[in-house]
Amino acid sequence: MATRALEWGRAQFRTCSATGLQVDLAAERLIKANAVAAVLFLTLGGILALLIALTRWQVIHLLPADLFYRFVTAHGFNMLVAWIVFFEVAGLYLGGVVLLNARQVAPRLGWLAWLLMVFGAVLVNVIVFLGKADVMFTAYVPLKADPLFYVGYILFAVGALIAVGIFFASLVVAKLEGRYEGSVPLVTFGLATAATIAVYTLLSGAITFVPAFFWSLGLLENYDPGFYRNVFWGFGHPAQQINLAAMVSIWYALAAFTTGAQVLNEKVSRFAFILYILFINLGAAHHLLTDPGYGFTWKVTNTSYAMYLAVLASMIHAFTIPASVEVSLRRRGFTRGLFGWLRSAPWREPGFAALAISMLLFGWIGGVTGVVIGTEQLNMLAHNTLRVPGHFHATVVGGTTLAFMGFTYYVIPLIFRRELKLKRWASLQPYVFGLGMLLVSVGMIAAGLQGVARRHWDITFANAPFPAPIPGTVDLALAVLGIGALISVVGGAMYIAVVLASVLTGKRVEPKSVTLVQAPPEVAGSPGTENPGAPAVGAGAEEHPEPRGTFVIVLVFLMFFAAYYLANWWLLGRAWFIR
Ligand code: HEM
Ligand SMILES: [Cu+2]
Repeated sequence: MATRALEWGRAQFRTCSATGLQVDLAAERLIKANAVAAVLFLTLGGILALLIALTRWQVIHLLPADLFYRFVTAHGFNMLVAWIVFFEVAGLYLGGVVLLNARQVAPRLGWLAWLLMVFGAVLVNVIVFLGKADVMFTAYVPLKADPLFYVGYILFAVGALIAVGIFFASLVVAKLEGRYEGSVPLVTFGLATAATIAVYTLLSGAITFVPAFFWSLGLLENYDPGFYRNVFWGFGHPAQQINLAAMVSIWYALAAFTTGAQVLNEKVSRFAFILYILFINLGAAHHLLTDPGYGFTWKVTNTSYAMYLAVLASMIHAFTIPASVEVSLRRRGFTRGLFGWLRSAPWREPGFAALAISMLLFGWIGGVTGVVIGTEQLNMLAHNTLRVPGHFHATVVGGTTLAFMGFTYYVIPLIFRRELKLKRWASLQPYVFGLGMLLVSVGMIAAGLQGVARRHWDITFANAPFPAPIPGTVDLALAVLGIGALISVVGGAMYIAVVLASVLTGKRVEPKSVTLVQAPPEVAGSPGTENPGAPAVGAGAEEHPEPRGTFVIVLVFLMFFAAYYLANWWLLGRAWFIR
């Protein structure tokens, strides 16, 4: 007992006036530092996005070849590694410490982790911009980068691993010290699955990059490209599943914040998270579908069957979240027709708009195209075409990045304790960014469907020994990509403007409610609405509502999915003309 009192003496808490949570100030500072780093790397990645997209837009073709490859490399790293992982670390401290009323177990170690990550990320950038690592995001052997490039990666990964360790330690200590009752909240549970996947992801990263480091120093003579690709994707693919689990956790949080939604069935949602841990790493093989050296059976086994259990998990979340929103709104009286609840949803609340658009882009575009190109036979049509970045910009940008952006607007009042500035911009931002990303993804997919190569400066292959003709309609697809890029960059800039204006010039306030511009719709018949922004209550709240509207949306989704899937088999049948 005495020791516990001592330890508690060191941690300093404040009570959050909106949520009643006990917030450890050490955790709060670490969350801020990681979030700020995330946004700065996003800014850099966004500037590069504009430049490479204007090169991809064939009529503009902005950059020379060397800069194009350099900037694609830097864009991929700053976005998919730096922005996303810094944000996730902030999320881990939020979910593992703040949400549990717990204390940050090792603040100094947390700062060490942050420093390692910052130093590592800056080092990678310096080496890339010096032109010493034009190796693209995947850094496939035998493309060789300067040894310091791998050092940067390794330092970043060590930092991230330490942060994950602190997260687990916080969970355990919080339990031992009785800081929360029963099991952890669903959001924390989802983040814990993300952190579990992170452990083997980062270990796989070590197996990939440590030998690459020695190979680039000349100490290791041969580094087998096939081996590299296998272990690289043991890192690169689960890394996306960390993003997925973190994004879904944030979806649950946003649904709860903005509509008061309660999860329909906690057990089912938790089970779905566990499916991710068990099955999603198998999917890594979908990156190797055209590789020689693996048999057909190995490829098909790894990319189907058990793998689809992970897809099932995503479908469970994708049903549960809108269904719980629907049930919550029907209970509040929005019962008209199948979709009355959806019309009355808080569309001006940035967290709700971000949630809805993120789910739409992630599921309908990212998910559908991902399952298709992850199918062994269909992959032959799509491999290394722009369809691949078209798919993953819908998932990691339209889905994850947008969800993280929406969530940031709540971190600002709750953790930074600043009033959100430029609220109208915040309300509009998810729509602008989402529309832009929709066009970027669809433009890429449409160009890829017509055979345009990804990460290639000259898509016409002008000097290639074999002609590689692409149809003239490609220009239209690439223009859609380019226009989408301009719009999404505006959306990204709006986000950064809101964040910087709020953090730097926002009034210091104690938050009073969790929502920002529009309160969640009031419960029918509740006296005296305190939230003037709340939409009017519909007539006749349902006591035990059924998510009928969501059910219809899901059926339409499945038909869309089937149509796209079958269309691709049809295209496959037309791919080679045998005369
Ligand atoms: C304003 C938003 C964005 C635009 C317009 C954009 C545009 C592009 C373009 C044009 C490419 C090159 C495609 C090719 O020719 O192969 C690319 C690559 C890539 N982008 Fe983005 N992007 C954006 C945001 C993001 C974000 C937020 C992420 C991650 C979270 C991301 C991750 C990647 C990755 C991993 C690559 C592949 C790099 C490589 O092939 O080595 N992008 N992006
Ligand atoms: Cu993958």
